[in-house]
Amino acid sequence: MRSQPPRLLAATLLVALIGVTPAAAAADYERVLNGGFDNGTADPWWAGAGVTNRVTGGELCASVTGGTTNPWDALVGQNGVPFESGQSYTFSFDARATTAQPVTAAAGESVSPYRGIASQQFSLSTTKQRFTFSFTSTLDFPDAGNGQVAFQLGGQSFDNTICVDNVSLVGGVKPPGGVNPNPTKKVQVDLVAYAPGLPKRATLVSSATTPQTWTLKNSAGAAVASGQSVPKGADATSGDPVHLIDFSSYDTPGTGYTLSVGADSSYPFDISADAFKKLRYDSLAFFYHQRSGTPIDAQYVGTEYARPAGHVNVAPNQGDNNVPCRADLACGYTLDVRGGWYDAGDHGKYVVNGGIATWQLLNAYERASRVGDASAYRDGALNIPEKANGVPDLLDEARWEVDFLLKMQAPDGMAHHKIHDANWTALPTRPELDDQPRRLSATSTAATLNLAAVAAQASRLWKTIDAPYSATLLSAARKAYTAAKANPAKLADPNDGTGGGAYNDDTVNDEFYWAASELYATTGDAAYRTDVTASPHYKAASLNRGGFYWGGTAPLGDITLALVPNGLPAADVAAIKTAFATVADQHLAAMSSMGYATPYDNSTAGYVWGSNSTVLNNATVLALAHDFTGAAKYRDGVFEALHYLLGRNPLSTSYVAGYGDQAVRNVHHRFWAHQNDPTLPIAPPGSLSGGPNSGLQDPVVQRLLAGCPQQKCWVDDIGAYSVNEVAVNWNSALAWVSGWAAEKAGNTTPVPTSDCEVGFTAGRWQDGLSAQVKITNTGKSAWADWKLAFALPGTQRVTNGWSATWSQTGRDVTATSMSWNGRVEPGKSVDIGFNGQYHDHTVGTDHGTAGVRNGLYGPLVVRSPPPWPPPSA
Ligand code: 9MR
Ligand code: 9MR
Repeated sequence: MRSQPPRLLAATLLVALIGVTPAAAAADYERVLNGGFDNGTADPWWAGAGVTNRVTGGELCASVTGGTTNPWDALVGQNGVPFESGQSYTFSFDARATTAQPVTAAAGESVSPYRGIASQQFSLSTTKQRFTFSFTSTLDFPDAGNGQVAFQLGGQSFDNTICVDNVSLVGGVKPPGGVNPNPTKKVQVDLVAYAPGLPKRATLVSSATTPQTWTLKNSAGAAVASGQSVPKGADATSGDPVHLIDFSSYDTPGTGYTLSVGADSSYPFDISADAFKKLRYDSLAFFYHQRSGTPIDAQYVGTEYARPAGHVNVAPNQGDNNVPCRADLACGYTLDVRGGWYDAGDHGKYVVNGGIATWQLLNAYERASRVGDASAYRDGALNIPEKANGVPDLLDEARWEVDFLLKMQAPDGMAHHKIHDANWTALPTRPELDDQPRRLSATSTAATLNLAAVAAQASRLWKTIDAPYSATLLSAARKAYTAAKANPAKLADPNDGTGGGAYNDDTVNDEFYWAASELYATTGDAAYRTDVTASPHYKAASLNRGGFYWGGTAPLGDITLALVPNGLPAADVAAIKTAFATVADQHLAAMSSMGYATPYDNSTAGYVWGSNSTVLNNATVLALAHDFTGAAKYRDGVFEALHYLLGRNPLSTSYVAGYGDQAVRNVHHRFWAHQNDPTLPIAPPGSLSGGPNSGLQDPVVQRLLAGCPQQKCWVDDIGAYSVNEVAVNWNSALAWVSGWAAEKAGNTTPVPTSDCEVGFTAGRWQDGLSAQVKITNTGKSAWADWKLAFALPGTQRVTNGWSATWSQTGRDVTATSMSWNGRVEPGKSVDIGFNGQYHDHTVGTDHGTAGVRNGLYGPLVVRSPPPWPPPSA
């Protein structure tokens, strides 16, 4: 039940027909949602002032306080009901009252000026009766706009209870096919890119029973390869009759390829590693956009996405600096919980979910450090305020949330489950304009263990970077774990879902295993080891094709135990790795018979809320199976998962904003709400939509997509929050997998000529070295600032530098322009330099040009296009 009463359906307009016979033929497009109240809830019916809704015995009973003057002084209604002008409708319902009274059923507009369409008064008695009336709409509210139906229950002196059931409104124009209105193609490809050297597969929608000839064309339209499709018949998950196309044998990098069969052509795509390398950073940029408590600055996101700080106590915000608990808790303190990331399209901040999201970012870094290439995440890799602080940028971004998680710890060591608005706000609502009171929900075992796990993991990673911070993290983690063991079943309230999501989780032994694993990997303490080995989850016992998610976290512990050297028996660590390969094999076996191959098990729950993140988390299992075994088939499975998300799916849609010719735009977000307010932006590049959800849990998809095949239960509509929201734990999965894919995608295609040239001269003496570097603007426009990044070949250290801000992490050195030499006109140069110490004997004297030759310090790596915005005027 929501208690947001739109004013009233005032005017009583014409009623074409009154009757008590059941609704007849007309169209069978049901416009009212949850008219039968069969799932025990009233949602999306709301109650106005003086009215309380309750669902009992499968009917909605409204308790109405007496003493009102007009029928519309007491209301129950439903918004977003579509009407089309000139169409006829039949409104019918069962109703009874504890005391007989008249009630008016009405259709009209839910917002000012509250125009009416039709209404009719009926006399209710204590016996349930069916009432019906029909009318022609005079107003147009297509596609779940501002149409409304309501019951006017007021105008009586006495209190009363009025019960309704089987509420129905049929008629009007049914949307074509009842499925996603996005245009679909017959030839389904990844709309972005296939990696050179890796398999390239597509799906043809065709009921032909014989192989069809496919042709691959380059950007000039010339055929470069052809072959035959393999018919596979009906594919239940998509509802499509499918053929498979395999064009792996063609491997020439390039852009603008299309695949066609007869007259049907695919969207264009590249053969290149570039998109994966770009997505690695765009998927991480999402987190800066979601930061709370700090202005989102145009220099990092562009003017379109810039906004003032949210929830810093500037009116109308109430601020996160002094947040009390919910009134029913009376916890006796307030917390300063500024910062963190907004969870999703809402402005809540949740420890359960912030936890897994942060863990995934930190794990991407930790995995890369141990078995991959962590230099991709170095300082300067992201365009964020901390990009030149000497700390890898992925850690900087994660710290924004780690610090928030620490703030959510209560004095007793437990962590509050979440902090969010007291009531849901409308869409759009910019963060800084959210006027709702902010409240802490109760502490919970699950949140406390999320905090323990992430703080222990983070303590490991900051140990050599910031020792005091690392120590603070470890003591918070230990304290949280101890508190959780003392309160092992403090579960979050499943009904605490007003103004924020519930994130309730009734099983926490997986969180216990995860937290104990992190603490053991960090400390080696015997007590944590005992908890790890005694857990029913030990040795990946619960890893299966369902994977992991915010409420099922045991595999996160397995991943850490498999990656971070620890004192467990080697055979047990090997068993964990084997479990990843075994489950990965199960995914590959299932994928081989899918029309649109994706590591997703729909056998128990269909496609669920956030299914795209499940695909990615399962891709993580495949990726780790590759890391652990080296088998190419697992790597190929990871790319298959990305191809599905980037467009090789039955909706011909890329679920990643900004990637592909038909990419998601209108995500459920209170600031990226362009669909509702054209002055606001669409989703920024690299944000992931939740994805198909056959549970259809929001009004937009319930009206539009009833009966959809599972993989088609998705629509690019801002109101469709159960399929098209974004969330930190979904983008963290994308960041993990795209970072892994970028590492494995091989060589990039030739990139456009750089707009800079870097040359240097250097000399060495016994203990030191000295280099002079010249940076030239070879482009056509002036730079406002610049940044140089390169890697030293060994253990050399920069001891001091001049004419730039210098920093070094490991081998990676960056030099950032000063205020006085940032501006460089075309053709002009700027000279900088540094002195260093070397600790090996490979250093000689040489000259070099950056990026073109191996010089004294190995190639000076100048990335073009760089992952930060190129210098510009
Ligand atoms: O905007 C909310 C979104 O972030 C949540 O994931 C979703 C489910 O909890 O709820 C959304 O809010 C809707 C609420 O549940 C019902 N009233 C309308 C709200 C905005 O569409
Ligand atoms: O991701 C969550 C999903 O697993 C649940 O089924 C769903 C309904 O409870 O909630 C999702 O999380 C939402 C949260 O409750 C509120 N913020 C937005 C989240 C993503 O939709």
